[in-house]
Amino acid sequence: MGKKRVAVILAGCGVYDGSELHECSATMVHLSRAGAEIQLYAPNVNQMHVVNHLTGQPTEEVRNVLVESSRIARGNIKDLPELNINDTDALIIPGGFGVAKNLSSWAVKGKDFSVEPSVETAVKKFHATKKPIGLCCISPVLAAKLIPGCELTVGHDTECEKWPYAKTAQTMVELGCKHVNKHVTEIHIDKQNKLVTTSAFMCNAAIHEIFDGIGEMVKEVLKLA
Ligand SMILES: *[C@@H]1O[C@H](CO)[C@@H](O)[C@H](O)[C@H]1NC(C)=O
Ligand SMILES: CC(=O)N[C@H]1CO[C@H](CO)[C@@H](O)[C@@H]1O
Repeated sequence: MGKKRVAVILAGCGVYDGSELHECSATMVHLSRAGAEIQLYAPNVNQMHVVNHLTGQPTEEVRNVLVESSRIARGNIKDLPELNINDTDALIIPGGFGVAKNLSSWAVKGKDFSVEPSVETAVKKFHATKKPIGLCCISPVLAAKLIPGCELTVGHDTECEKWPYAKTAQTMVELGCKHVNKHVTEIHIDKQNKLVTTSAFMCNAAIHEIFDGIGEMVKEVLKLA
């Protein structure tokens, strides 16, 4: 068996307006260690807004998702429509508010949200060709929309200090999905849809636990590929 070729879709650079950096890095480290070939992608669209991560306040700047994502990619990234399903074995989308703000309109519209067209096309192609999809943190909302009735986890469904975004799980159920409670170092596998999810920073957890949960997700995605 040759190297597994994995596409990773980014949503910008920074937790509050883009991709969560540590989740991206964890994904890439685990893929690299497992010997996978990584190709990063992002849509060439403007960000919904730019957040000053020191103050948490939006600024007046305009930034582009592909350009910002190229920081994480060390320049090696492609515009998402260039993704060719025929030479890719699996898809992973790390979390961060960019997924809810620019890969989809979840942050603004809640359960009536839509998904950015090139992201929708990509996710649907992997699903249709029975290739595995790994999602973490908030990115399982994309599956909730695009793979009706799927099973997934965003962590726990009851809000507390450890799970500040637990309401997301309830919305998944309203969208017709089966939500499964999992700890941050665990994953949920929807075998039928080849969908692997883990909560990552949906949990108020130590960074090494996020890293380990993503490691489990990557391992399972590669096993299914
Ligand atoms: C992928 O392969 C299918 C089936 O062989 C073919 O119909 C399709 O055109 C290919 N797509 C691309 C982008 O090469
Ligand atoms: C999918 C989605 O809602 N994308 C938005 C990202 O931000 C730009 C700029 O504000 C919007 O035009 C897009 O609709």
